[in-house]
Amino acid sequence: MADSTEKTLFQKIADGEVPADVVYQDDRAVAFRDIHPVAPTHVLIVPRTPIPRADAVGEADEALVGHLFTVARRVAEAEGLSDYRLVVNNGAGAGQTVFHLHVHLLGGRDLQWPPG
Ligand code: IU
Repeated sequence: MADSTEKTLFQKIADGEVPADVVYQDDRAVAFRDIHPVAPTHVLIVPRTPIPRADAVGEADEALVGHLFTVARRVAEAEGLSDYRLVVNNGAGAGQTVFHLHVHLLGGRDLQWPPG
């Protein structure tokens, strides 16, 4: 049975314990392709440190969370995208299924608003 000390899937990916299609990584973040893409480009950007969700981000995490946007821009540029969407689902009711903070980078097709 899971407990609070068990690594999430994304922590295992960040730690190199579970394989993923990694498109970018550095000392603070990892970006990999979503296994069930909903757009031609669908990349998840995660911090290496285990922040469970957006509302758990503290003041000490501000630089790290800002870095996730820098990584998103780098990945978008590498994918040839000028227009794209960044999404963070916070909590199960908002669609969060993996409780390790992640930014979805979606692009490569027209994106509708509101997303539903
Ligand atoms: P969410 O915001 O927590 O719903 O996003 C989780 C994403 O993780 C979702 O888009 C899944 O398709 C994706 N994912 C994955 O890429 N690889 C996996 O093994 C699992 C989920 I489980």
